[in-house]
Amino acid sequence: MCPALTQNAVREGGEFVYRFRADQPGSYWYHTHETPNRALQAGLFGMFTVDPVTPEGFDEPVALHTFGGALTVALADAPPADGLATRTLSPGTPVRLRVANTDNAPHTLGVSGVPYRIAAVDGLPVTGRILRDERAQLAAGGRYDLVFTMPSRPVLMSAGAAGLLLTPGVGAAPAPSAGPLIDITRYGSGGTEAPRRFDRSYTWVLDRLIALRGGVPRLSHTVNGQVWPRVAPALVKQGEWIRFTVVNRGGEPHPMHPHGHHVLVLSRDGVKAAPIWMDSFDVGPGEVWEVALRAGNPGVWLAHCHELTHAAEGMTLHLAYDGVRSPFALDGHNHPE
Ligand SMILES: [Cu+2]
Repeated sequence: MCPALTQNAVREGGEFVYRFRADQPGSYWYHTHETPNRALQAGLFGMFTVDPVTPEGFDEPVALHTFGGALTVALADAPPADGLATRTLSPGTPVRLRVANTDNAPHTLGVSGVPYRIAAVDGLPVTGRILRDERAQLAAGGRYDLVFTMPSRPVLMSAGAAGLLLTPGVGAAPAPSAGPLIDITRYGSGGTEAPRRFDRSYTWVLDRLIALRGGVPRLSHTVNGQVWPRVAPALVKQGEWIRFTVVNRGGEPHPMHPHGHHVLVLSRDGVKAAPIWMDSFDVGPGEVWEVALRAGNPGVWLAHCHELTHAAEGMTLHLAYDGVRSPFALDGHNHPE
């Protein structure tokens, strides 16, 4: 969709070496950004964990991904399983399931058979209460770390018809959780106070409008009435706090995802958030979210909807740090899906 913003596409037979300092412990994933909808759906993605916290236990990345119309559960050591993946664990084992939604639509996660906590959201720790049969919606692109201690009976982590069954080897599998949904923005604290003042404020109005794409007027997913690359970039300066007000005037959720940054969620529809850090936040139809971004990672960064057909239809812009230019030609070429 947008190569040549932060790197060129890796050509057929070519290679590109990524070097980064793994100084941010947590659950992450990576995927192609070249015709990402098609290529990612076909499986060009992976997960990685920086510093597992329960290496002596069952500390496992779990990718939720739809292949051929069926939601699958993929663990690190096994190909994706249709329906139910199963592992045997001894009672008392510390468990941390690092669940990533690698699809375009949100998934609703539940855990039955044991009380659990969401210990991290999008890689960063969160301090929240114990959940008993409650469920949480995970945005496209988002990650939740689900933690509990393995009991002496089976536990089921479920997402729709797919799931991961952890069993001590005896007992019947519990039914998938059908409990109430929590609001992740009010679940727990990310450990940072909301700033009192902001250096800049931007508003992104997300809509479905006719816009020119490739010179042709087409129904598009727009930001402030425009499509990539004509959406005005958000200009920021190192050290600033920036407030973004994100308004969804469309009929579908928009999981907004800034690259290179987490944002501190301040409010959802006027209701104060915990607040919590996220890097993929699902702005539902008609909703208004206020988020704060701390400009501490200079660069030229894409920010887009993680429903990748929306991103390809224009719902993409970039964050530009003052004085930083992309070394690549920003041609705005939009590779059609
Ligand atoms: Cu969208």
